[in-house]
Amino acid sequence: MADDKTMIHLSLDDVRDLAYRVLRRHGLGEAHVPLVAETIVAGERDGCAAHGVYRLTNCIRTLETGKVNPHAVPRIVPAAGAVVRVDADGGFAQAAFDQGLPLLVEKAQAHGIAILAINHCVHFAALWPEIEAVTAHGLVALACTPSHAWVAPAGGTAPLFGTNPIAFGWPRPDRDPYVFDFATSAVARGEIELHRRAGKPIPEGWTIDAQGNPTTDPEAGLAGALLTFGGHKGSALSTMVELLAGPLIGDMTSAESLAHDDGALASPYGGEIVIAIDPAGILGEAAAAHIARAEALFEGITGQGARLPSERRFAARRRTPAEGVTIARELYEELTRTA
Ligand code: NDP
Ligand code: PYC
Repeated sequence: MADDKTMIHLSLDDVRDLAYRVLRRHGLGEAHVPLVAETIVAGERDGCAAHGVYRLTNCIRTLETGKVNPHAVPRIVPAAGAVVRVDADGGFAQAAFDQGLPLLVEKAQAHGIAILAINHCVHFAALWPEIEAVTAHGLVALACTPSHAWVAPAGGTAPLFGTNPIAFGWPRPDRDPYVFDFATSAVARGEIELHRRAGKPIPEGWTIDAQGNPTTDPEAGLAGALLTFGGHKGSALSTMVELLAGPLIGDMTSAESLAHDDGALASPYGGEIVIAIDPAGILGEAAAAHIARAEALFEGITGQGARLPSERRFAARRRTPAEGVTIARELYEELTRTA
């Protein structure tokens, strides 16, 4: 893979080195650096450019504006039954998730289902790393988090919802898990930002401008509002994300997160909910046989030429350790100047 004027080729170790240097240079505490950096590396490794190296620009902005606690010490808050609560102490979500995961798994195995509620965190990342951390324990996983109010409800024109991702994972014996992870907006805002940086128009149906008119100009779309995917259906799912990972766990909606941001243009602040389900808690010894039956469903999808979500990502994961990745030269130079 050759460099050209607009793109530069990097190994995953180059990406890792860049992420560590940038995060340290901007004051992120040592307890957080590896966790945040590995999220960035994983994004590039899996071919998710909107949540790879590009996200370092958001991390920098969030650190510089004081909208994240760089030395946060997440702590588990006492909670009864199948609930795990972690106060992220205003830090990036990765350390809080790490802190809560073992107890989430333990409680899911004890009760059949458990909920991890993370509060007071900055979440800038994709959700699939967290989903895969849960499915690795043989558990079914569901996660969501609000973001900033950037998305208009279907039928409206004013930003209210976040891009509000929903991610789901299903463990598969001896295979990559079944995972989907997508924004409830037509697309993640990061994709639009990448189009803006590259000077490329965006497809129709992603955004409206500040006057409520459809636009393919990323700048105008970012200044206006993103649209939900699937019209009223994405709108309702986005509302669900606001409720589950906002008021239900005592944390912010996307509108509240944007108000908290107060023009800083930092990453979203608030809560995340992760639900883990143990099939054995429902089915006992019969669980393995029923989990195996799910394979027929997946074969029914792939057997007709369709692909499973995450297949592209897992294929990239197998390729990039040897092949490396390419990122925009301008982005690379911007980041190395600050590292
Ligand atoms: P997409 O619209 O690309 O949807 C992504 C999901 O759909 C992936 O699971 C992807 O699998 C799958 N997929 C895509 N095309 C197909 C296809 N043809 N057949 C089957 N499955 C397909 O991504 P979004 O822009 O909606 O979201 C991207 C990321 O942004 C997510 O990881 C999300 O968590 C993140 N995000 C995070 C936010 C936050 O606040 N932390 C806010 C909003 C988004 P594959 O990867 O293999 O292509
Ligand atoms: O791309 O919409 C997005 C996003 C928001 C927070 C993290 N990613």
